[in-house]
Amino acid sequence: MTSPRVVVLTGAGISAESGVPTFRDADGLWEGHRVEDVATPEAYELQPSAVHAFYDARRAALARVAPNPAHHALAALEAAYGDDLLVVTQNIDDLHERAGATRVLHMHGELRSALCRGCGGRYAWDGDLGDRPPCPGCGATELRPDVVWFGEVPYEMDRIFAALERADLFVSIGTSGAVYPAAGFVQAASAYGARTLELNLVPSDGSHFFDETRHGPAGRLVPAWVAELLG
Ligand code: BV8
Repeated sequence: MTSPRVVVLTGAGISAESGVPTFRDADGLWEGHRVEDVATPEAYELQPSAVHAFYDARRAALARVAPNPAHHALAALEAAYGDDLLVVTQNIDDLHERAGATRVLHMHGELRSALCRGCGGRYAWDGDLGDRPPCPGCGATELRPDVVWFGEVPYEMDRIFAALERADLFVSIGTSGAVYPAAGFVQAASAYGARTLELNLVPSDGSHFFDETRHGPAGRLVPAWVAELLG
């Protein structure tokens, strides 16, 4: 029996149990920062050092966290489903990959990538960017975090919508449903005829769009759901 075509969207909640702060929970990342102050191109133009410091700290913190059972369960599902599973993440951490996932679309970019505003090149990057290192490609000191800020166009939108169009099942894991276009994927999936499932600690802003919602920690809900699929 061929596996159903599954699209999974993950948000900060899937990494919470790994110790990565979420955005909108009480002790969240945005805590002490107004989103507009750090995650916009305007903020970067106005105060590049503050924005670099925000991302340099998060990039450095990756060394101190590890994937949790939810990341591992999705990697196991990918191993079983292959091309019939696509994981789209809003997260810029590398925890899906460190759990063994190989086909993850980072629609909001990645902490461990730098984008050169001089030549447009992208480079794997683990160090700081705040000290303005030269671009490996063109030498310009114009490297910025390779993340999608508010007002910027998310990556891989065509591939994401092509997958939503084919999907039999859309599962949203650990996201508040506060940010578009990701928050609208459930409505698109439903319109294309997919069943929809939300796995989140608490009801999200978009819970009412889902056929089924399960509430609890991803570290428990995701392995249980994957076990149901793999039988
Ligand atoms: C765009 C990267 C055009 C950087 C981020 C008015 C109406 C509608 C839209 C807009 C509007 N005004 C402006 C917009 C557009 C705007 C937007 O949506 N604004 C919002 C604030 C209204 N969007 C954009 O600008 C986007 N671009 O629209 O371009 C376009 C559109 C379509 C097609 C082409 C072009 C770009 C947005 C990207 C911004 N970048 N991050 C960085 O990381 O610093 S956003 C950031 O917040 C995250 O990346 C993530 O995507 C987003 C949402 O965060 P979540 O992942 O959901 O995390 P959150 O903390 O919010 O929630 C965590 C959830 O987990 C909670 O529900 C919690 O209960 C749960 N949880 C906690 N612990 C656990 C758990 N669940 C399970 N287990 C646990 N243990």
